[in-house]
Amino acid sequence: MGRKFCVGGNWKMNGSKDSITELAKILSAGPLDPNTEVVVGCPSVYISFARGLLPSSIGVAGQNCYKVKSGAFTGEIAPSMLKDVGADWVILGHSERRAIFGESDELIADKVEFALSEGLKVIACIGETLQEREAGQTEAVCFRQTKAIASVVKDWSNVVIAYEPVWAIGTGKTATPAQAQEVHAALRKWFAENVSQAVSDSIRIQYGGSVTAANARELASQPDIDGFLVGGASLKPEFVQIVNARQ
Ligand code: G2H
Repeated sequence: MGRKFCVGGNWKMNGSKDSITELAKILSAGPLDPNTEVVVGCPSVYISFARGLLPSSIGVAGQNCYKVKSGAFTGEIAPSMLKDVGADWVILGHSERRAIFGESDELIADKVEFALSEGLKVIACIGETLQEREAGQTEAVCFRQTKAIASVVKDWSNVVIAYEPVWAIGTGKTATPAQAQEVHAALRKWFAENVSQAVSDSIRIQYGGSVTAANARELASQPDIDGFLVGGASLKPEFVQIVNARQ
């Protein structure tokens, strides 16, 4: 269907000039599959530094931004600031933002809308907790979170959805390829029914949650998995193998 495989690294609150220099060397050496789009989510203070070291084929993402242009919002970062220091993407709605920092569906939607209007591309994250999965609410939760995002998006070409079951994040407990495929297929159906068939066909849906070089290939072979958002393993040399999972 022509969806370009897209692998994001989410460095979270990790790294230093030294470790980013090492990682940039590894990513520059690759080789990285030219048919895969690669983006790394970098702590905002290091974006400029990372951008200077990474090959131009690798996009750089912020991991958060605020919903207005500028002003008295101590500690916040505007999309224009991310762009100014070299980011072209931003990760929004990560479950850590939702759970630890109390971000609501509504706030995330406002951020997605504003980031897109400022010219950033967005990786928008969704996913259910273990409690929600066990209560049979996986689809209801994912659809609710997606609906909030969909309510503000007009041009889907600059949006990637990252499905990250919260129980699989940083736990070493990956969703099985079948579990992930089931939710990805349900999301694609949701897009067909609630947005359009064209968006359903073209929207890229990444899987995230303890992706490693060991499980990436099988996950990547699922028809509705269009890439990954990778946390822990994106800080290691194995990220190269994850990027190349479709080769
Ligand atoms: C999920 C993922 C990256 P990890 O948060 O967004 O992290 O791969 O460490 O589970």
